[in-house]
Amino acid sequence: MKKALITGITGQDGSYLSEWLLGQGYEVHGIVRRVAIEDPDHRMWRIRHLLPRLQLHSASLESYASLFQVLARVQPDECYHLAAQSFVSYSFEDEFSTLNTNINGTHHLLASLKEVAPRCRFYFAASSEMFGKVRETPQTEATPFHPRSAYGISKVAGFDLTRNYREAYGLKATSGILYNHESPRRGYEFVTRKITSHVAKIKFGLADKLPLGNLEAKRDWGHARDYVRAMWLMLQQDQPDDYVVATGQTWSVQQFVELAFACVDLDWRDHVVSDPRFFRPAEVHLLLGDASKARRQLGWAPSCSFQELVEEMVVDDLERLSDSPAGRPAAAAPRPTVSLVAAMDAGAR
Ligand code: G4F
Repeated sequence: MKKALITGITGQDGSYLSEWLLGQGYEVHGIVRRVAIEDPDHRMWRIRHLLPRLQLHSASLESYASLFQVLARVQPDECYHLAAQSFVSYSFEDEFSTLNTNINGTHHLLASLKEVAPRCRFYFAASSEMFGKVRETPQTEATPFHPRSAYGISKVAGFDLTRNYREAYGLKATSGILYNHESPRRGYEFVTRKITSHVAKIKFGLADKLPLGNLEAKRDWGHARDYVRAMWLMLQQDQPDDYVVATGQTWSVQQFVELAFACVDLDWRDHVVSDPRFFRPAEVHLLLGDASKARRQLGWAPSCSFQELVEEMVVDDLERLSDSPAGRPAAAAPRPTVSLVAAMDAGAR
């Protein structure tokens, strides 16, 4: 049975990837922070239905020693590095922690793999934010990077580290340059989930206004479930490489808003207000991905349309709210004690 290790397993992508890998017969391990173990109801809601089938390890991206120990113990066949400070807007507020966590975390993992599991296949979650002030549209694997945020810079560094461990040390290290991917499991701070959760609240009479920043910003939005499948396909290739994963279509924030409000027969103009707090000091330009290489070499294609994505998110938020007024899962998550491997405390936070 193949073993996979996922960093960021409690996040949107980690939860879908766990489901996919379990379905493929993998033994799935995840790295989680100690705070997640201490507060599973709040931090593990995306994977609570999977907890009895997962093996979780406490470690910190900031601690080389803790990652080293987990890798040495698990000896995974595949490692998916998804954990990061991934909210672009926050990276303007705290550049230092974004750069530290994201760059060092990737470096610590790669350096540990080289020592204790050099045959493990490695996936790095790179991002379309690396293209930033884009040099060409659509973007491909050959498009030069010009990041516009500390987050984007940290992803370029992670991408370069991954490539260098591949070239210098022969690691089977691959980067997926993923465009925005959303789902009902998206964090509330990201614009899509902010919109759909507000639409549900407004429909239920629990809110009236939706404050937003730049409505003209455009993104290439896909469904996270499709994108984790691409991650897995990348690691099934004999040769490590880099791939763009995108739908090849862009939509504006306003178009997302219009569709989301239309799902509940409301007029967005009655509710959306412009709020300067949600504009960014620097915006990326038109992000539009050309995923021809992934289609050709991996046989990957997105299965969910933009309209289906918006509708799925709105419907899920409506259901969530009708179950629980706070919009959070009502039932407590089972404690992840059964399969939890003892905390590796060497510096883990
Ligand atoms: O949903 P967002 O915060 O996602 P963003 O910045 O595109 O980043 C996401 O996708 C990247 C891949 O390209 C990932 F690497 C990254 O980790 C993350 O998953 O913002 C989308 C757009 C932006 O242009 C933003 O300015 O929506 C605009 N926006 C307008 N009003 C807003 C808001 N964004 C947020 N979060 N909140 C607003 O009120």
